Amino acid sequence: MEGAYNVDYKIVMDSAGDLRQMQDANFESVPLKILAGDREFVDDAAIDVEEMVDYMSSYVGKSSTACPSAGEYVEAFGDAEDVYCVTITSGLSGSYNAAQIAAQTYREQYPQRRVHVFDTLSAGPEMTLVAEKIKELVQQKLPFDKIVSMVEAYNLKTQLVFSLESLHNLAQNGRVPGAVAKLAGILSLRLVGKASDEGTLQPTGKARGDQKVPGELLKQLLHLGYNGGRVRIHHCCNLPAAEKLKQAILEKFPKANILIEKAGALCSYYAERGGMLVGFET
Ligand code: X90
Repeated sequence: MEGAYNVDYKIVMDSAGDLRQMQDANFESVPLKILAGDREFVDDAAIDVEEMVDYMSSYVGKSSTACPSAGEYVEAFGDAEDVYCVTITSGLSGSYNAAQIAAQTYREQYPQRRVHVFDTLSAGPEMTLVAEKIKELVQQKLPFDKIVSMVEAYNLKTQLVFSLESLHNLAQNGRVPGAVAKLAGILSLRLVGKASDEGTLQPTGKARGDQKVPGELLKQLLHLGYNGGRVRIHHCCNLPAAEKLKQAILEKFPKANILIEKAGALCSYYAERGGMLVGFET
């Protein structure tokens, strides 16, 4: 195959990155799973996210999630010479750890191949930005090590903010301090927050009522140094809020590259109906 880039590479990202496929790139998404009683939702291209969200809102039992196994990662690496693997934050998931074990196995099996695992310390749209950057640099035919260091540097300059209508699923899985969840619930506030430097959930503000959310998110973006770079907005059944945020950003930065996508199943399970995740360059 003739191409403008090295065809012996592969970008592998877990499904918390919300990408099913990537145009003109050798890409594979490795699904996480959502477990609720006897139902198992696999976060792949076949899943109906809205159906899952509906199911979860009427499901009363305990539910949980599971990250890919090391074996599933090795399988996804396939037979690529250069593997760029992108995972959800190690601060909230075992996905990075599993991918690291897979990378070790891969290198032992094929000593001449190269694998790097990026711990994005984030989720959803910030992961998407990282994957897009890898693709861009691979297409420039830069060497593996150079791409790795440039992408690590890039990831330090990207950020994630989010708004959550409910912290129920985060709290029941121990991914957020119980006190924070309780407070947001009692006051029926939309919690606005960001990914901390350690890759955990850090509340930064609140919005009383849906109408206030886009404004509060824009405030956070600017506060964190947004200045017209790329923005990726992923929403859980809330296109109107995503559009409103996009318009608000465009008013300040008319040339900004902003894309809106539906969140996948894993992010939708945790962000819950109405939630929004915003990844951006600073
Ligand atoms: O390994 C697993 O089972 C997956 C656990 C993932 C837990 C958190 C997912 C968060 C998804 C919700 C808000 C964003 C917070 C991100 C902070 C870094 C999105």
